[in-house]
Amino acid sequence: MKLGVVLRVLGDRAQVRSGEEILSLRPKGVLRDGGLLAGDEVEISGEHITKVRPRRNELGRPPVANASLLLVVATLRDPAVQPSDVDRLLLQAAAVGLPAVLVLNKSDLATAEQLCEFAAPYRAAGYAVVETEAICREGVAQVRGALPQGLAVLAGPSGVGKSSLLTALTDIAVEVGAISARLRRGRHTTRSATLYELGEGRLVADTPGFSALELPLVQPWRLRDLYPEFGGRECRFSDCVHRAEPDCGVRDAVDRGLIDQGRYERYLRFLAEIEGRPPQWH
Ligand SMILES: Nc1nc2c(ncn2[C@@H]2O[C@H](COP(=O)(O)OP(=O)(O)OP(=O)(O)O)[C@@H](O)[C@H]2O)c(=O)[nH]1
Ligand SMILES: [Mg+2]
Ligand SMILES: [Zn+2]
Repeated sequence: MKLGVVLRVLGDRAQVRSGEEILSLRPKGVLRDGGLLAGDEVEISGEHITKVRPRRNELGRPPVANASLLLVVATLRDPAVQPSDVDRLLLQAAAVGLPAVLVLNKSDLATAEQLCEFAAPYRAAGYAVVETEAICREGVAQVRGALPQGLAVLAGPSGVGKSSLLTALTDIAVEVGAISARLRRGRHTTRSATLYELGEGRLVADTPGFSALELPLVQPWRLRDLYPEFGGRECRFSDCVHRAEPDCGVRDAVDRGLIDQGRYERYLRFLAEIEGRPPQWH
């Protein structure tokens, strides 16, 4: 029996790194129907993947297993960032205990002031924020410096420059797509999550852009635990969800400008969204 790491799943085949080899293998049985993710550690027998090792974590969107870091990529322009998309990705990472870094790419298309203003609430929440210009590799060394051992996953909407960043980080040329001139959005150039090797036990995954994002599967009252800036605030009730309860330390911090108003308002919207899901989805 050999061991390997799934670099990419394509139809009924998976590309797997095993030792010095890259193999094209067939998943067996249940693994064939979506049971296998890029990042999975697998057991190999002959031409077949016979077993998936237990996952340390698993992201839904993008579909990747065993990540060590999530790189949330956003751009102020082309496409214009939706802060709720950024928040949803950060929540997904927090829900599986994964650290996250916010990468503001296309820094050439925004002023330093605009970048600072967008980054401020995230920096205040405790997230590292890196500004990059992938095409001329500005800021890319800083991203590389943030990469841990294991797998870092590039995630974010289509057209923000995930594949461009992958190329800047690894020198591996991957397909990059033009932004639609009319819609100012990407065209979903990258089609499947793929792992690339940086050496020294570090890997980076390029993933397809997405247009709608799920909130993590958590109980409504657990959502608050996924916001680092809510930590350490004193509330009268220990089960306070920081909405309408009296003596709420989080609302107080929002009123005093210590927690970003926008992040808080989106939190309330997400809370209502989770409460509105059928109970088995919590
Ligand atoms: N101005 C500017 N353009 C950039 C930068 N980085 C990438 N681009 C351009 O943005 C467009 C989209 O880049 P991609 O790397 O394909 O974006 P992506 O996030 O991989 O998109 P999908 O694969 O569709 O999810 C391309 O035309 C890139 O040349 C940057 O820092 N500045
Ligand atoms: Mg891409
Ligand atoms: Zn509270």
